[in-house]
Amino acid sequence: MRSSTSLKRLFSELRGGYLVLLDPDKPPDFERLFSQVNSRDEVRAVLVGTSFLTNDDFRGFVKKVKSYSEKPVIIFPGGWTQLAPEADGLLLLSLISGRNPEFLIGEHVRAAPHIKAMGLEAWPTAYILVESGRTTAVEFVSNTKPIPRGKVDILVAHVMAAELLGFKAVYLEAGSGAPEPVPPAMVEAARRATSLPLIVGGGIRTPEQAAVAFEAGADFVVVGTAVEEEGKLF
Ligand code: 1GP
Repeated sequence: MRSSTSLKRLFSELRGGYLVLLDPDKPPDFERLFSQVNSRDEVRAVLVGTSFLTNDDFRGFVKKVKSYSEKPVIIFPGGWTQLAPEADGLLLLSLISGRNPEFLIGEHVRAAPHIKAMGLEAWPTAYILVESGRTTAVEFVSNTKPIPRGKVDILVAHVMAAELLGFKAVYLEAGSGAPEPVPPAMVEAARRATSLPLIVGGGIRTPEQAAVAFEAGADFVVVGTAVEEEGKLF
């Protein structure tokens, strides 16, 4: 059953923990994964989405995840076609590190009538791509440039702009499968710049790497590739 305040609860009351990311093109062993996800308190929600989707039944995938998950299922959309009324909500991402209008407003305009019709709770999220050492799928598909690693002042200005524009969360993204996660100094700088919920993902494969992100100030750490490869979180 959908809770109309899943996202509000996640970002205000719970505020902290892991978000497990599932790619609809790479279905997991549901039984195995969800026996762990459902029993670990520190897993706060399941994200579903990808920057490049080939699965033609996104909704079916979300339904299946919902049927296994006792945690909120939140869409992390790579585009307006990644919507499903069965989800508990979606991160309405604007790729503010980029200058591609499609990912700043175009996809949102296409999605808005569907989001409204589905009654989905949308959480406006400033999505900031940070250079990871190689071209990631999100960088290629969005045709945008990430913020250079270590350019803390540029990152901080983006985070400040996000807050002033009224976004309700900030997501620092190194990109799925990134060789290096977002540097802790950049997470720390973002944390100092805003009190908004701070999500950090991309290239985090071990509990130690997650601990570094949490210590630097991340509220939430997203793990996708490692879950895909191991069939479980760490
Ligand atoms: C990607 O931040 C997420 O959008 C997760 O990245 O697949 O590297 O865990 P990984």
